[in-house]
Amino acid sequence: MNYDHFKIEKNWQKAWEKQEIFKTKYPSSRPKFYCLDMFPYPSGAGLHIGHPRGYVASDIISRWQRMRGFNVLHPMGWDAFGLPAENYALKTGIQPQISTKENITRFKKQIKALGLSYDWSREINTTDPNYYRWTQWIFIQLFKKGLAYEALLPINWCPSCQTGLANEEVISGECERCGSKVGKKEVRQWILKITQYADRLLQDLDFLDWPERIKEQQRNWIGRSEGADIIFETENGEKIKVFTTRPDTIFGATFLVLSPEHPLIEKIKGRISNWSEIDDYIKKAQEKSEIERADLTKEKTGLMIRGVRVINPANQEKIPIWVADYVLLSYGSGAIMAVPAHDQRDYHFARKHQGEIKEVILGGDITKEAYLGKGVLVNSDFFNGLDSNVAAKQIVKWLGERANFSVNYKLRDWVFSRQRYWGEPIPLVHCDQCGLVSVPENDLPVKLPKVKKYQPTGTGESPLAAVSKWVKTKCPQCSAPAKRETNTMPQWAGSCWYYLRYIDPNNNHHFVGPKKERYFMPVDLYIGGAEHAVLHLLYARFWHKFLYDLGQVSTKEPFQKLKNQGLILAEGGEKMSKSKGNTISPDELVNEYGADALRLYEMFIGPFDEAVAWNKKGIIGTRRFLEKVWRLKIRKGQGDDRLLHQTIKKVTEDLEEFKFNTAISALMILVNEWTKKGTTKDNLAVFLRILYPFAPHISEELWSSLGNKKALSGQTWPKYSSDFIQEQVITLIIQINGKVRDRIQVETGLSREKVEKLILERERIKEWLKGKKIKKVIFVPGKLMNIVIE
Ligand code: ANZ
Ligand code: ZN
Repeated sequence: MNYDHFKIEKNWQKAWEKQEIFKTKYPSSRPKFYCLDMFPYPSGAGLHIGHPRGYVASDIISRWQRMRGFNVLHPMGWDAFGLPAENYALKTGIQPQISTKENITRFKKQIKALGLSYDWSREINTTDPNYYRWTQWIFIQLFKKGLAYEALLPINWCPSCQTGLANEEVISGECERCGSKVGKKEVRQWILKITQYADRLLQDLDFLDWPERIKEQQRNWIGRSEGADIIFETENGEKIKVFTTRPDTIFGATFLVLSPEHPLIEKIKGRISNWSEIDDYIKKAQEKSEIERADLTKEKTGLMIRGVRVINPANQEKIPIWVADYVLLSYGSGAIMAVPAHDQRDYHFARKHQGEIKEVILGGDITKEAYLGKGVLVNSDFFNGLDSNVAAKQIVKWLGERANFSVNYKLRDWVFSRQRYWGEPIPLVHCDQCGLVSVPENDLPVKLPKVKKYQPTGTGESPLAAVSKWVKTKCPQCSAPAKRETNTMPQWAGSCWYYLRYIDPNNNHHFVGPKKERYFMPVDLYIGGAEHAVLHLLYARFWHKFLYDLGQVSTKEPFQKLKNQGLILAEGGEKMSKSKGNTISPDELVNEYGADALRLYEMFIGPFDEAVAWNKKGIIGTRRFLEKVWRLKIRKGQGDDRLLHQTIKKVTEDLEEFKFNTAISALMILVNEWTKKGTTKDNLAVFLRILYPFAPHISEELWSSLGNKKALSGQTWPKYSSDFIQEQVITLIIQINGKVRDRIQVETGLSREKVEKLILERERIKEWLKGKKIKKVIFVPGKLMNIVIE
């Protein structure tokens, strides 16, 4: 019989669905395992082969954990609000509600064709009013706790998307969505106080089993800096507060720098003798983005404010004030004490503008560059000779009322409102009498009305503002005529808590039932792309901590373990993108080679977290492997198979470490061996159990053809017998300069590096090598290692 993947895969997918094999049980006496994928945005382009890399991995782990006795929760859903659907509506007039539904249908079909073991009864969709009812509910809790506030501030504004953006959505000055240069605009908006959680968001990272680079990105984004606020005074007594991380360098502060927006400038304007110049400079600075201004590689511009000077509180010296746009108003106090000798930006600035460079910390050569390190103080009066850390503390204390220890964060509050249509309406009402009133929880959801025009108004109001029938409402408190809030939430809102809804998707009284929440949380394994490091992954942690404080969830963190899949690149090595026309859809591959072959290839292609280029030949290879499995000859007899046991061990260990590629290559080695000599029925049955998580359809089919009545999906993970694992041991001769000096017993097949390490650790050998230099090491596997010394 031929390996007819098409028939086999369809049949098993139907059978699994009919038997509800992947439905998560609740209650259950088994321990749970919550395996979560980052849910996709159902774009019009459909699934591309990058998606399944994560989905197949999480499916392998889910199937494997079920076999190991866990009650696995493995759900899928749709992150379906967002700009593309709305932009599509703008172009075609087709409602986002309709196009989104179509896209979901397509995505779901594609995902199902891969044989992924989701519990579809828990499917969620962030645009479903029954879902966003609870997104709105959480927003109301934030509002009631004072963590959501309204403000009129200049925010990041994308001129092409015509909406405000959060800092996290601005990537090197450009809109994360469309790549347009982001500007500033003053808009009324809703802001979430994520900064109130900065410390906990930082500290709790330590307890997470996440890739170190993602944790580091979050740490840097939160950007906690310890230092001091120090007050300087002008000759006329106006106070200027600066934030510094290096109070120990205060004697080297040879000028002060104000950010162009600093309010003091306006106050002292009358005394500034070069005001028109300064005024000009300030206006120009307004046109630059913060990112441009903070860019270390760019020239530092600035101007001296003439006519006003300040007094350095440490040594009473009168020093000049500058205005420069590399100082940002949004950080610290918007003013700095410049210490050119020990700060890189100040150094360049002083060099360029003939500022004084005064060394106060020993350790570098300030004629060449700033010395940024710590060290012993000089030129610092009675603090001379002290070490930086000690001096910093003493100086702050010595300055008395003029200084305070303080902490600053780079993290800014989260600009949460969007001036667009396709998002959750913010559930608030503006009443002339009562002010801002939240919609009563029983009246949720505030449904998104259908509109005729999706065109953003560009005035800072969403298209909803034009739907007057919807906007006009009654105040929930005093019943007077009132207006609805017309801003919508950003796409991140729905993904801040979706993992909780999967636990209890149909609960009409609560966003998640507390008992179920306690059983299923936290997410044990979360798989997705690394691009979410400081967006989704930070926002979701914030909401989760907030819900924890409300007593609504039982864990401090949502995602215990995180794994990032690497990108799949086009065959040439460049990024796949719709605009380049080099994307590959899984559909044809599934048709031609089968879902199992595609699954195997996506995992075999390279280490899971590394970017790899697609290669058509690869899938032909995994297809051939499956054909070999299909044709394996069964010979009579019984008896254990050493290589089989070794393979079970290898695959088990590799799965624990996310090494799917090497696990598959172990399976291939075994099948090659069996292709030559055949195998017994019992051994084949064991093999199918370890092949199953990777290639479930063919495994089920062969399993049933062996006469098994119950599906392979319900079987347990095989154990290996250690009798077959004990490696054989051999004796190696150790020579030094060709003379036998020692012998050592090692496992066969041990690598050169390992053997060398074992040998160099031996006391006898250490004795021989004492004081000698090793020139080279000759290794004859299975026989000897010869160390050549001088
Ligand atoms: C004097 C000094 C001397 C500084 C020295 C550094 C080294 P992080 O680590 O990023 O927190 N700074 C303070 N506010 C600023 C602002 N609004 N815009 C630009 N720069 C600002 O860095 C804190 C340091 O960045 C502060 O410490 C200050 O320069 C500068 F040898 O003060 B420092
Ligand atoms: Zn944009």
